[in-house]
Amino acid sequence: MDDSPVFREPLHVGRPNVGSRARLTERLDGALDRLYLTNGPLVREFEEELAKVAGVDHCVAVCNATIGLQVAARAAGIRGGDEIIVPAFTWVATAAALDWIGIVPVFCDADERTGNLDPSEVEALIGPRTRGIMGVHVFGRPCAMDELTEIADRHGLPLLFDAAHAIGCTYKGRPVGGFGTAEVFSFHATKFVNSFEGGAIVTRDAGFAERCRELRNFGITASGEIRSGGTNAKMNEAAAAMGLTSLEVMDELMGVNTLNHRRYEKGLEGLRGVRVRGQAEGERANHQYLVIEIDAATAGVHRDEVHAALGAQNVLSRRYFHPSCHQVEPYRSDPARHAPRPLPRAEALAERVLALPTGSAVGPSEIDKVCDIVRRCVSARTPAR
Ligand code: T4K
Repeated sequence: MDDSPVFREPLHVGRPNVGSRARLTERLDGALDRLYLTNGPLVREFEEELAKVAGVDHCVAVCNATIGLQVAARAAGIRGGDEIIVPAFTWVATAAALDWIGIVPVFCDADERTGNLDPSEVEALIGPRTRGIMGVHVFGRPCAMDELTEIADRHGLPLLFDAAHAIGCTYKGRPVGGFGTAEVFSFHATKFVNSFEGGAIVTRDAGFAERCRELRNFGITASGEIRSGGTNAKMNEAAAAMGLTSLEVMDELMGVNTLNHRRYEKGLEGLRGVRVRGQAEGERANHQYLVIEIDAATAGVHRDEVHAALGAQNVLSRRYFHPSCHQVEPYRSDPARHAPRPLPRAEALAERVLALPTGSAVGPSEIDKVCDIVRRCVSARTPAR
């Protein structure tokens, strides 16, 4: 009996999508010829292109989204000791970015359908020390922008979005990037658009953008004085070269990801207790994350067993996001401070989700094989009706 794995080589979640190597090399050559390696024209060009994608006037490119979130929080006037409401169901960077500069993340439960901040829970968490709200468009599905904007405006709070997953997506036909006080994209290698490492703050507010530019560059103003305590959050020219090259294939890649998403939906159709997480109806989605949910009670098998079964066949699925952010250190040691209300929906989601490979590195035959592994694992254990 042949017990070799279905895939000889590991099949990853998060394989980078690289655009034209020739265009990348040309851009890198240009930077080397100019001897401008940072603070150069490629970063400015990348910012202009990103502003168009986000439908805003201002974009400030940064070295990664984690630092971008810190710069945006500071530019919004949020200081050490202040509280900011964040979702519990997110990657640890959302909270860690803020915690690292002394801002206290207060975790909010998830809307089970979208995985995002539940607006009614946000309202209930606002207290005397709350100085901001930060939504996350989890897996590229936009937050309830209208409801959150209304709540933030009524309480006079800045509203920031961690849009690490959501470049190219829309909410009510408008591109993600133009909502709230500002939004922050990530261009980490595994993201829909990548610049090796990188990020960008996008906003419609000229003054806010100006503050971000200063804070990104040690607090130095356009006229050369140091006005505030800043940091070094600058993006370099090589990153911008990759970002521009990646942006050129964004629409093409969206097509690939959309086809992959449909193939997974079809491949797992009718499998009890398993569903492919959907995107917002009628909206444009980048489908960068292909996430299934496994309901152990119905499927008869826990997500972790499916994760292990895939691993045995060389499919390196990821348990994004497990555990829920409030259940990792340092937050879990201080629940009264960080999670003042129970968070059952975020915790339940974290037990069910599993990210599977998608992007340009996988095609229909790989997807069919992955679905087959999931089907076999679940069917072997599904309780009879
Ligand atoms: N907010 C949210 C909601 C986020 O999800 C993130 C990052 C951030 C903020 C912060 O953004 P940045 O500061 O990074 O700009 C990954 C990424 O490191 C992280 O960026 C991402 N979210 C998170 C969801 O996933 P890991 O630890 O799972 O990544 P890693 O390096 O193990 O890669 C995952 C898989 O991708 C591996 O199996 C191999 C494959 N891979 C990875 C890289 C880097 C490749 O094939 N090639 C590569 O170059 O965290």
